[in-house]
Amino acid sequence: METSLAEQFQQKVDLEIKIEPKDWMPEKYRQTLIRQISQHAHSEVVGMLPEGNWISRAPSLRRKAILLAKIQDEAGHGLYLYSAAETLGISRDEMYHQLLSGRAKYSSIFNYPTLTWADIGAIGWLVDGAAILNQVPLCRTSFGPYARAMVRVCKEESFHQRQGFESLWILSKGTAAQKSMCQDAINRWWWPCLMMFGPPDDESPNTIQSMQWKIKRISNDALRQKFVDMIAEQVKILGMKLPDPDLKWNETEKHYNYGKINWDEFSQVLKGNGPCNKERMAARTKAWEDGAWVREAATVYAEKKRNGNPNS
Ligand code: FAQ
Repeated sequence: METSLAEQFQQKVDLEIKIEPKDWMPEKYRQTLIRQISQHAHSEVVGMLPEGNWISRAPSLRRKAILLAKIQDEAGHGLYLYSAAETLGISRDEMYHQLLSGRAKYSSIFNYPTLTWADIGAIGWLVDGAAILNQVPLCRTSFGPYARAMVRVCKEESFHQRQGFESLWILSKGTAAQKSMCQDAINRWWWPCLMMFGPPDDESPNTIQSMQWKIKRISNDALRQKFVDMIAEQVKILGMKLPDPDLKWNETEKHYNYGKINWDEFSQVLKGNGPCNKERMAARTKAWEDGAWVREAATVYAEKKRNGNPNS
């Protein structure tokens, strides 16, 4: 019985028919999706912190308005994603607890600091650029609610990337100090951005199964290569350099070759030893504790409303 359900499930996936929350699915498929979608949601929310650091110091009202809008978008992405994960039978409370207890991950990239204004441009251009490349294929992921959430997220990410590039473009045409700030931000964000795509394919425990289930549509290394090819061209428009002496166009492969990624650094960041891991988790824990009275009040209000007396 189970085998035939599993076969029917895989046939649907192979035919590109979306799997919906009430459809039968293998337990491991459900768990893999909960893991990936909730980690994606946590990344969006934790990802607001490095940028939030610059709201009060944006160099103009225009930049401040753009930054505020972008950060609000990230909160919205977190909400769509938590909602998509909830359709798999996990509560939002449980997901938060997994994050706060360290059982669920969030993207390694958000454990790096935003030291100068140029970092905000670099996040938009490079971090959102990497996020879009990863997320456009996820619009075709096999689980319906995740795929539909991604369509809207990608539209917003595309604005995020452009504003980041435009902000760096202005700096790159500015004074010597502005140019050097721009180059410094690119130098610091480049390698961590390459790590965002996850471990190399031959060390990625989840890729084979996730690709068979069409949760993932393109492998970690293939997406990383697309990113390198895209950014290696865009950086020329800025008149800046990527911090990789081995970056070189390979005419035979029609791709850029790039240097060795420091996977020890990635593993340290995942273990909680990145430059800002402790700060990020402290901020999320504080937000959870500070919000206790709101959750409590909302629960009591909902209870009263159910009993027909919202004002007492
Ligand atoms: N950081 O076997 P794989 C954004 C973990 S959103 C931390 O290859 P998988 C928007 C992985 O979870 C950025 N952990 O895993 C924004 C697994 O551990 P686990 C987030 C990582 O799932 C912009 C283990 O390593 N985007 O930036 C990372 O098949 C600006 C083995 O890896 C998404 O989450 C990492 N970088 O592939 C917001 C996209 N990479 O869970 C604010 C959806 C790997 O078994 C400002 N997610 N790990 O304990 C995905 O596409 C996939 O989950 C991958 C990893 C590709 C991230």
